[in-house]
Amino acid sequence: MDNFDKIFDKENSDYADGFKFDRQVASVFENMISRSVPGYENVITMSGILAEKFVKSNSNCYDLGCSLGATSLSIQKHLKGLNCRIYAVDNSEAMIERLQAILAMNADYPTPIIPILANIQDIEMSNNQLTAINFTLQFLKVEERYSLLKKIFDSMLPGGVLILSEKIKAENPTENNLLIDIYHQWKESNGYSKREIEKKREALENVLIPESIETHRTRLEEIGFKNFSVWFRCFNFVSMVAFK
Ligand code: GEK
Repeated sequence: MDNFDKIFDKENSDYADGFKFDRQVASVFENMISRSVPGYENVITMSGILAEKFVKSNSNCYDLGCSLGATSLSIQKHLKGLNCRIYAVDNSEAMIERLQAILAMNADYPTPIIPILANIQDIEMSNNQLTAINFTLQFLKVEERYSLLKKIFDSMLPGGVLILSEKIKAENPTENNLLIDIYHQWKESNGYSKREIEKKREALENVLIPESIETHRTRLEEIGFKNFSVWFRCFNFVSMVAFK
């Protein structure tokens, strides 16, 4: 049974200076993300389906900001005997330690998952057929996002696929407020109190910076990605694909 996320159910937040992916967060992460990201399970499952469709033999897949490796594990299940590798990268030591424990108990699949403790901006990538950045680009400084996406594009094989999942901001403020209101209603229905929702919102204020779908699309097309599509959306959360 997952540890139930009660991190913001306190008078004083441990994250008043900003949200961090520390040991406390890693210990409740599965519960936190499934109660905080609408459609999370769908995005994870479909990342595997996309891998099955687009990954070719002898290539690499990257899961950037892998946390506990949910995306990597989904991709792994769908790749059978292709001689591929999945690199799962995160800069949180607590997450990578838990991922290593999960992998040690994992069923034997032919495609290995290789956990890497690193900043996704610093790693070298090559022979890249698929990169998933599920709910992670949003944590980078806005001005650093282009160069990461360009590095991904440059490392990709022709036909390579990018899966980019993000919390987004609607360009119209009325629509944006509506989506946030519905989203908070959904969080309440998942057992978070109004105070927990508010404290988490404050902790994420300057840490998670959402952009509009148009901003994502324009930047990806400027880099050279083609056939951009929003394949999943629930309230202010989306998953996009684009191809080299
Ligand atoms: C999932 N994709 O389960 N370098 C490496 N890792 C980073 C960086 C960075 N610069 N910035 C943030 N992270 C996962 C969920 S969670 C999303 C992703 C969320 C890592 C951070 O440590 C955390 O584990 C992850 O990105 C974001 O599908 O919790 O909202």
